[in-house]
Order: sequence, then structure tokens, then C-alpha cells
Amino acid sequence: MKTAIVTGVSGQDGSYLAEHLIQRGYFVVGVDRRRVSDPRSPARPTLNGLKKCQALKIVDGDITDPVFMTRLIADYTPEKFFNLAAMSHVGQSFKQPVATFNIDAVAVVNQLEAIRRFSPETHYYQASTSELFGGLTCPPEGYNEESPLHPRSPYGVAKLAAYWSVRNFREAYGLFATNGILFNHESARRGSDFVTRKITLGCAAIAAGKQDKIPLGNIDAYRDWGFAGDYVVAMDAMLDHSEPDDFVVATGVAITVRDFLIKALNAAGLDGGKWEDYVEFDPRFMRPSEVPWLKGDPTKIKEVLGWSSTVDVDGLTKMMVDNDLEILG
Ligand code: F7E
Repeated sequence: MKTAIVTGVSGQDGSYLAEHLIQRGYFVVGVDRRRVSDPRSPARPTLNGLKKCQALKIVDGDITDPVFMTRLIADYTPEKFFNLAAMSHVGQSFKQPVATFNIDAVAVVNQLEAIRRFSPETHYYQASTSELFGGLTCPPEGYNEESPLHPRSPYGVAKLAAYWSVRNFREAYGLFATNGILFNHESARRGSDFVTRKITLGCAAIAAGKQDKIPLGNIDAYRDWGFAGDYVVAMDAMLDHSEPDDFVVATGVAITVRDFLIKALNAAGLDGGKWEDYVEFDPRFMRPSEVPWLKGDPTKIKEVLGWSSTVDVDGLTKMMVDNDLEILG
């Protein structure tokens, strides 16, 4: 049985990826931080679909500990290693820039070095991000693999260091190390502090009479939102490719946060035309430097790997709102 290590396994992407790999016959070693379980809410709800699955082993550990990570890599010498664990909230990264750098950059160098020394045949995937581009000068056709990089947050800066570390280990030591430059990808498993889920949960709560307004920051930002379940297929395909390379993963369509809100209100049976009635501006959700416009150009991944997204933003919004209406009654 082929083995894959997935860090961040209980997150949105990690859980979809574990399901995908197990379906493909892999034994998945999922890394998750140890946490005290709360009897009121089950631990790792994203992994409910894999309960008692023999092909998934959860290992408690912190990716910032190089001893833990080196031992894990040396013990399993996996076919594939997916680094999905991260401090992934852009706004929060301004408050914890050093922790963000340790988790999102330094830990990646440790992983690459452990792979170089103890498992050099492993195919390595780094969860890179559209935040590398910064969104100040988005070309009309969208950012591609050759676009200039200008991160605008401590998160983006750390991910940039990780991105170049991956390329450097590939060039210097010949590792099969890849960057998946993923644009925003969402689902019903998205954390409620990211804007799409905050909006879909908010719309469902308003429809159920449990909330009046959704507090939001900058609703003029454009994002290219795809479905996370699609994007994990792209990650895996990158590691099955004949050579290591970096790929943009996106839908090629960008809309504003405001337009996403309008779609979500309509999907919840409310009047999207009256969106102003359902929102209140809250400066706490503004960022010191904003990323105004992110749209990706997925031409390369389509041509080279034959991947394209299967869910558009309307389908995605409906999927998330339907889920949240069910949760909130
Ligand atoms: O913000 C604006 C916010 O936090 C989207 C991460 O997965 O994708 C994600 O980063 C936009 C921004 O995602 C609120 O200012 C307005 O312009 O959902 P978000 P993100 O920052 O784009 C990239 C690709 C990653 O790699 C990241 O890990 O929405 N916005 N009002 C708000 N955002 C939040 N979170 N909350 C608000 O109330």
C-alpha cells in the first residue's frame, strides 16, 4: 500500500484530500495538533466520513517541531507528502507575524531538509497561495505562474519564503518538490472566520430569524472562489506528474465579496437586492494592507494536467448555503 503524509489533515483541504487519497488506495498518515477534546463538540468533525477507516492514521504533532517531523518522515518514507498545515488566516497573521513565519515558512524548510536526508524519493507538495501575488495589479486574464510576486501580509511573506524554499530544494538537490499556487477555495467545511463561510452561515442565520446583520470589513475585494473538493484533486495530480513543477489552481472567474453576499442572500431565500439591510461595516475586519483583486489563470494546469474546476461560484454558494440552512434549521 502506498503511503501519503498529510499535514493539517483535519482542516478543510486535509479532510478532502485524505478522502481522495484513500479512495485511490493510499494509506494516509494525517498529522494534526494535539488538542483537548471538548465533550460538547466532537473532535475533528471534518473527518467524520473516515471514522474507523483503517487506511487513515492520525498522528498528533506540531509541524514546527523538526524532531517530530524528521522522525515521521524517516519512519514512513512516504510516496507523497502534502504540507497543508498552516496559519492560514491572512488577517490574523498581522497579529502573529513571527508565529506565522515559523509555521508557514520555517517548518517547510525543516520538512524539505528531512525529505532530502531521509526520504529523497518522496514527492512533496507545498500549499502555496494566490496571496503571493498581492492583488495590486491583477492582469485582465488573471495571474499565472510567471506573474510578479508582491505579498501584502505576514502570511503572504511567509508563504513566499516557503515557495522559494521549495524551488530551491528542487533546483539544488533535485527533489520532486512542487508548489500548488491555489486561489481561494471553499466548502461547507470552511472555517467560519473566512468570509464565504461567515456569509453563508450569516445568511442562513438571518433566514432562520436568529441574526439581523452580518458584520463585514472590505466587501470590494475581488476573489476567485472555487470548490475545495476540486482543488485537492489538482494537488494530487501535481505529484503524479512526470516532473516537479508549480501550478496555479483557480476557476478563472473573480467576483467581489459583495457579489458573493448577494448570491448567498438569494440562495437563502432572502432579497439579495436589499443586501445593505443585512450588512454592517465593522472596521475590525479591515486589514492593514488589503489584497484588492485576485483572479487566477488556470491555463497551464488545464493544458499540462488536464485539470479544471467543476463547480462555479453559483454552485459553490448554493452548496454552502444549503448546508448552513440545514445546520441552523
Ligand atoms: O478574505 C474580505 C477580506 O479571509 C477574503 C485563505 O485561505 O485565501 C484565503 O485568504 C476577502 C478579503 O480569505 C471580512 O479582507 C471582508 O479581502 O475569506 P478571507 P483570504 O484573505 O482571501 C487565500 C488564497 C489563502 O491562501 C488564505 O490562507 O474578504 N473580508 N470582510 C473579510 N474577510 C474575513 N475573513 N472576514 C470578514 O469579516
